[in-house]
Amino acid sequence: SLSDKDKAAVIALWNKIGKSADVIGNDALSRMIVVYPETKTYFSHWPDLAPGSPHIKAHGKKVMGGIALAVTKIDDLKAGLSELSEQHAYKLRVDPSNFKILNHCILVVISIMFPKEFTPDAHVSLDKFLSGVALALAERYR
Ligand code: ZNH
Repeated sequence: SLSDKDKAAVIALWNKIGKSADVIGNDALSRMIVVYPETKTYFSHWPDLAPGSPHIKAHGKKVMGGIALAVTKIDDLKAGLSELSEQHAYKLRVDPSNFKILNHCILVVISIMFPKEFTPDAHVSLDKFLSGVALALAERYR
């Protein structure tokens, strides 16, 4: 789980990159549907699933809003994300294995956009944090 050092590293990183959340979200979602096309099934009701399309952009913004929320709930991700977890489990019915896939895409995008800020230490802590987010989002499935 997240140490105090991890939490501080995630918050420090987020303070540097959070203002680019919309771009990160768009790039991560765009990458996810290209690299892992099986994820497209969840978005088949959208007219345009091309990378960077308006729906992908809007959804990337929403997802990163969820990440921003998670940063504020970093001390108790399970409680902080329980409503989102319930939504994904019962309403959206997203297979939780997809959370890891999106996490990976978010990491890749941040490493490309912020090579200076994405130090090995920041990488470790962000990876742990995103795993915690995925675990919290999977919480209400049982
Ligand atoms: Zn999700 C939705 C977050 C992942 C799918 N999402 C959503 C939202 C949010 C989120 C915030 C919105 C809600 C409302 O509106 O209320 N997600 C999130 C996060 C994550 C996620 C944070 C991680 C990290 N998702 C995901 C995945 C998938 C998904 C992986 C698949 C693949 N989501 C989804 C869907 C939806 C959502 C489908 C709905 C959309 C529409 O609108 O249609």
